[in-house]
Amino acid sequence: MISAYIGLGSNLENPAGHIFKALQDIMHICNTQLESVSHTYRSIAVGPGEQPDYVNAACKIKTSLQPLELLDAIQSIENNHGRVRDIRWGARTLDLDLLLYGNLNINNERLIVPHPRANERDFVLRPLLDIDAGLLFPDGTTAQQLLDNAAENGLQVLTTKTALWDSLQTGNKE
Ligand code: ROI
Repeated sequence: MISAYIGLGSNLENPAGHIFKALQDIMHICNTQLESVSHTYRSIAVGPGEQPDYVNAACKIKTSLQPLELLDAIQSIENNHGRVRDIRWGARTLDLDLLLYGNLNINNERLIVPHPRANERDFVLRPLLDIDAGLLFPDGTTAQQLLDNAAENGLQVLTTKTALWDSLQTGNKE
């Protein structure tokens, strides 16, 4: 089993609900276990134009799926949440990014891992650090060093990781 990290983001139609449901969906990916979750955060949208605030989080899984099999699984979860891919960097019901897959560097036409902009986004790095305060990227940089250099997007904790984990175990949000 390989450890992998997935970033979650939503800024449309009850974002916190989409994030919670997406984590439940990730728990049901075959040959995969949910290991831990971050706090959930509200963050100011990065990107062109005016957009609602996002809810962001991350999770750690253990999986025996190959990277592209895992990508297929998370893209089908996005599609089930009504994700429409139209405008680049536009508002979205659910965005799931494969951030890290073991210690691998992957670069093919479908997938780049580590996620190419993970290293500059606090709404990705803070959640990763909630899960593993000593997390290293494949090039040996610590996630903490990257966060220290990242722009700030007004992150506010919405739900703590303990409360979120407990809700996922019982299946009841809040
Ligand atoms: N901005 C924030 N704050 N959080 C996101 O998850 C996010 N995702 C995106 C873009 C549109 C770049 N902006 C974001 O894809």
